[in-house]
Amino acid sequence: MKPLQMKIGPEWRPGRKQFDTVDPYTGEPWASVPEGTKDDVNDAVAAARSAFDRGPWSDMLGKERAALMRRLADLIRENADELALSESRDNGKLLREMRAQMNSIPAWFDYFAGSADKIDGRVIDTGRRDYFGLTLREPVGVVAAILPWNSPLLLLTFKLAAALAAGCTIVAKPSEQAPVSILRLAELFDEAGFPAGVFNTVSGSDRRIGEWLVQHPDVDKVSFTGGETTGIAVARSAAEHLAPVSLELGGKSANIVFPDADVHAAVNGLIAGVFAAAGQTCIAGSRAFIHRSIYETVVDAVADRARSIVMGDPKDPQSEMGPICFSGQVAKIRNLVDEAILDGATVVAGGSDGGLGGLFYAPTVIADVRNDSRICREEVFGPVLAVLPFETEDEVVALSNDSRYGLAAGVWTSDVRRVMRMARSLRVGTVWVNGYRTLNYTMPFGGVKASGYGRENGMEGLSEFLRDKAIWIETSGDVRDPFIIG
Ligand code: TXE
Repeated sequence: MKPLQMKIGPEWRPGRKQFDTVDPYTGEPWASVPEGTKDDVNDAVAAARSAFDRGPWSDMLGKERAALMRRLADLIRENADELALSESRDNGKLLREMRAQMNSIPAWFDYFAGSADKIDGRVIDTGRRDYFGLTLREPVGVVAAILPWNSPLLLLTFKLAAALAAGCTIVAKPSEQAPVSILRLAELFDEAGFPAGVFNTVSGSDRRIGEWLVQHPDVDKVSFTGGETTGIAVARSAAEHLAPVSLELGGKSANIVFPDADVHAAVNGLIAGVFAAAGQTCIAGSRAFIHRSIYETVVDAVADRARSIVMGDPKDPQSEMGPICFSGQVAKIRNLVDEAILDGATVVAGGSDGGLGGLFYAPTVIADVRNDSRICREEVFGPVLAVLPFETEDEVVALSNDSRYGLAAGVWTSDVRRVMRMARSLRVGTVWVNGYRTLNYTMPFGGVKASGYGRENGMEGLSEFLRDKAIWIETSGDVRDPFIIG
């Protein structure tokens, strides 16, 4: 294993120590990753600060930043297979899913490159005869990007493409579980010709790396994707130096099937919602609300499909689900399912390792649960679907919204009026109608309530990395009373 290095300013830096990341399928260490220190964090922030304040990056025109971003997009395209393999080996997700993600990432950079030279302020009616007013939209500064393990590069790209277009500099902190692709991305930044300090990486198995980074007074903005508890800690630390934060946290999303839905499509949507990526996604549709009139039919169809899901080597194109990323996560899934069973739930499918052992957990469908039980309230982050019947639209809106979380929801119906009512009533950041688990760079993404705040993607995502400066220009030349506010 060739030891990986961190990128800190112009320097490639090994860790004072290295740690191994483990392939969840083989159980074998496969990459040697630097164990960063507080000094590494300080140096990375200093490099990002210096690149932001001085020198080629801060002097660049939007179109020049865009040209670098497009070059980076091309390099990611060229290296997509290798990056996908790194992610699959780090987190155990299907190689074909990771490959599809890698192939989609360049379009993010191309899209935001297109916005880099269109960051216009406004000319504003100041409400004053003697003042002309305008705004400048300026980059927020040094961004700390803190990432989870489930889709490292895609989730980083949600932040990075917009931050670069805005003119920010970045220190990325990959997850200890899946750091390789993000460390490797730094090499592509070099190859693309980005100035030193624009993109820096600090890795480590010590979770204090993230803490030190967020606490650093020279970090101007924190963009975090991860779990709720960590998100709260991050927001607290950032508040100590008043750095704005965006948080993309977990979810407990409802996938709602009305009796007038195309049942075949809905079943497929329920499967895609919670078993794709073995449920290790923030948008997992982990609570299925199914109208009582079609409840048996839909639950049977979902359970049948769940039982037929092929688990195996993530690199095998026939596999539909790989292992869970690490043992702690398997334990969390197992505990939540076991507790639900003790609570009286019925396991309709799965509920075990499926006979594969290791870090596998079979696609699981659980019935006879209450919406206020832990399995319906906590994010499992695994392939576990809780199914609940409902009778009326008002009832299902109330049940769906009765959650700490508010990331996303799916609605399956052919009634256009109902579509509009549901889209308004659901307290979430994204509503998919007759579809599920679709994202793109143009559409704002983020949650409400315990799913976090701030938006990624689209022009809303770009705004997270900009702030407006108001410019007042006196036009009359008169001298005014200095003791009265103007
Ligand atoms: O995430 P954490 P973990 C959920 C999911 C999962 C749970 C825990 O339910 O079971 O979170 O997963 C860094 N200051 N999601 O432990 O802890 C950490 O090193 C700053 C949902 O993997 O949130 C890592 O890089 N940073 C989610 C990152 O934060 C800190 C995706 C995320 O770690 C820190 C992943 C600190 N004090 C898990 N402590 C989603 N939204 O999709 C840790 N970190």
